[in-house]
Amino acid sequence: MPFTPIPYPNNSSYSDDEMLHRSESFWGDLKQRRTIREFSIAPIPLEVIENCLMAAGSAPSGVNRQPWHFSVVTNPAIKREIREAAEEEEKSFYEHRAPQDWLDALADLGTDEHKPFLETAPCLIAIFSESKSPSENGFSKNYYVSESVGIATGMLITALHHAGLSTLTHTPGPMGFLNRILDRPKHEKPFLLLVVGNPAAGAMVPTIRKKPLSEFVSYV
Ligand code: IYR
Repeated sequence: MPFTPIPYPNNSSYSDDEMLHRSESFWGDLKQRRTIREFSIAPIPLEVIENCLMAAGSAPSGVNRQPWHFSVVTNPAIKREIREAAEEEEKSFYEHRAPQDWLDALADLGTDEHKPFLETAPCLIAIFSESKSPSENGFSKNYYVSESVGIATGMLITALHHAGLSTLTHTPGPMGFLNRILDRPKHEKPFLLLVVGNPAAGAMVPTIRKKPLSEFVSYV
């Protein structure tokens, strides 16, 4: 069934000055975002999370298949199960799976196999990608799945930051335990685990540098 075209509703255009102001102020806000690893236990309103998920769900995707699933975890018993499973994977990662060069790179961040934030943070969002989706006749294949889910995830992180929340993009590998704990079907593959909340009092972040434009942009 072809999509029925409708006139594009958002045809207002900003003046150059307005665009400059809007782009500057958006960047000004977004550059304040930092990944945190120390979360406060304070709960956050589910409605805020849902609005941010709607923002994520508006992402572009291959043939508009929206090949993602977001599992929102606030139940302390399930957070604990996730922490235990993740720490087991991380222990084997840090003890023998990670190559030395990766461990050396991580030493700067000071991370290890302990993941208390998986229990302290009020909300975990497990993001799954769907290489195929259930349809009338079994399954239909999706396209540009990791690009689509990556874009939706970026929009989610941006929306959460804009709402005043902090996140940690966490990828305990492998993440197959998320299907089991969260009861997700096997055609959904864990993409990443987003830890969401507010910083703990006195939370620290490492000094990092973001590249200036000249280091990552070229003009032809
Ligand atoms: N998943 C591990 C290791 C890790 C990997 C990267 I790349 C990081 O930026 C940070 C950590 C962990 O979470 O500790």
